[in-house]
Amino acid sequence: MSKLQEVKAQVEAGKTKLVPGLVQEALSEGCSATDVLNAMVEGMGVVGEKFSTGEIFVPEMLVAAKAMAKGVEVLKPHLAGAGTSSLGTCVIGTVAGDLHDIGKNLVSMMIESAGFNVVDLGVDVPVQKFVDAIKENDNVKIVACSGLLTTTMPALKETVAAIKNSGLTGFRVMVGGAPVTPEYAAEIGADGYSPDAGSAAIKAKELVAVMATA
Ligand code: B1M
Repeated sequence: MSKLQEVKAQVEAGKTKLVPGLVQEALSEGCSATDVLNAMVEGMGVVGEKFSTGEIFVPEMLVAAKAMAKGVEVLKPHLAGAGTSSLGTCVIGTVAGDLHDIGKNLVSMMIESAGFNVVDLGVDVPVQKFVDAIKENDNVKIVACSGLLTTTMPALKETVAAIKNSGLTGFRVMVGGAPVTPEYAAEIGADGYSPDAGSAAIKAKELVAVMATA
């Protein structure tokens, strides 16, 4: 079994203690940080499939998520460059009712490495908390809302609507997460959508650049 296959298998198995070491070994053997990350994401994909078919249950999903989070800690310095925090502030969170944070954390990490100062509101973030964070933090340029459940897509819609109706200006709102499509993002009035963490950082920079020239 290759090191990447081992990383994937141990994330799937929720081996919290083994995964960080395996991630480090994979990097030391010359695997790129992106390849290691993709192996872990594939592992989580298998976990999701097994959950759908009733082969595993929430506790197994949770330990797999913890194992992946431990692996991401090791990867972080390799994925994220030294952010200069000169592009402004990005307020990020997972919307109300939703506890999934691995994807949001990756988006946060990539946006930070692209040069934003990140204010992470965590998971299950009430609409008003997003609005308050825009008011309370300096130079907010991007508000990034993550949602992983079809049942919390309406919360994404409410969050975008509340932010847009708050009267606050000077920033753009991005949405993303597995069930979100570009069409849905447009329908709920988001300014930007991206399918993954890497493209989220690119989109955030693009939105700020367009704002600067508007
Ligand atoms: Co949950 N869960 N979960 N879960 N979980 C899914 C999402 C699910 C698809 C599994 C399945 O059935 N196959 C399913 C949703 C089905 C649906 O909505 N149609 C599901 C379900 C049903 C549930 C519960 C309802 C289960 C239950 O209790 N019966 C429950 C809900 C709890 C709640 O939130 N209220 C639940 C709970 C959990 C755990 C807590 C156990 C755990 C999360 C722990 C944690 O996050 N700390 C968990 C997990 C681990 C998963 C799966 C297996 C993995 C999610 C993950 O971390 N993926 C997931 C199945 C799957 O994804 N295949 C599943 C890896 C991560 C890197 O990818 O989060 O997609 P992802 O992020 C990507 C992109 O989406 C994107 O970039 C990221 C990185 O590239 N992205 C953005 C994310 N946010 C973005 C924002 C952006 C741009 C891009 O701009 C702002």
